[in-house]
Amino acid sequence: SIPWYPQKIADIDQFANRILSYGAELDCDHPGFTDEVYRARRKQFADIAFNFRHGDKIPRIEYTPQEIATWATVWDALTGLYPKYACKEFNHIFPLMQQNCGYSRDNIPQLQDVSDFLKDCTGFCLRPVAGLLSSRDFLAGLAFRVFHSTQYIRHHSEPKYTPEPDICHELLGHAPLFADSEFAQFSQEIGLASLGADDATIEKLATLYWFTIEFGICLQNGEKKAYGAGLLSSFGELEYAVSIKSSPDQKAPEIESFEPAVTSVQKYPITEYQPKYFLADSFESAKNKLKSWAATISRPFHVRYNPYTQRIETL
Ligand code: H2B
Ligand code: FE
Repeated sequence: SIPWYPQKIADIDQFANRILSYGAELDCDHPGFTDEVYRARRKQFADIAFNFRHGDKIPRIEYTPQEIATWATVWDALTGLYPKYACKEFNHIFPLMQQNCGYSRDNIPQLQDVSDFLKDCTGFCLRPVAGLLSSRDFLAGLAFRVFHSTQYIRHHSEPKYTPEPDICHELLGHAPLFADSEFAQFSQEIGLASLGADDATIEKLATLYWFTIEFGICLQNGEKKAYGAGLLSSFGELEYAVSIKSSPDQKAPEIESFEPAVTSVQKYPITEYQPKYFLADSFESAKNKLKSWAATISRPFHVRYNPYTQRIETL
């Protein structure tokens, strides 16, 4: 039998309470575990996400001075690296977000403003989420050009570390490239391939997501540049992934060409720097490779997205 999948965009409302980890609860090794104030704050964000329904405006948050200071620390660490290490599409869009949706060192942008900006560029939108979703649910969102985004910020005690996605990772790492049309299409293709797929295929697609949207690098004018959000939101790994080895004792990662059939079965660690990255020639080439590979997956039906009705048409 075919696993359930959303047929229309409002069906995504059914994911809201299917959180795998960290909603309002924190693990004992989380930097905020013993901080009652932080935990209460996280509960507020979890409630917003649980109560959100498709079509609602995302509630605006008044971030505290302490939260804004954490954002500013992350901002300072990363924005100096983007000109040198981020891909050209990211560097084109980032200033537009400063002009249009509240990005600045001293302001944490509102998810609704970022969502409106993305909608205008590519039709992508953001949806608040309380914690990690299953790969199946998370990828299904992409089929509708919906990106699930956390709204809370990491704990102030460790501004350069977070064991889970937070608003710095979402807004600095992920959001800008959803304004790029080729990247948006690439992301939606992964999502469409996931609908009704068997568990083994979901795992492959989650791996492809990992090595592209999360840790992807691409070649631009003969230089490696980052486009993955895990790199664009980590000042240490960003430099490690794309810079040329600067000293003999600095370990250099392995680089392989992005090939869905190979990349989709690559194992990876999640708590340390990646030992291997996959290099794409361009978003367009990655998208075409992905589409050809996805066409080889056997599914007893075809899906097509109708943007006018925001429904999946099953053929
Ligand atoms: N859930 C949430 N809330 N954010 C993510 O970035 C995320 C997720 N990533 N679930 C998914 C899993 C990703 O690691 C792949 C698709 O499994
Ligand atoms: Fe991410």
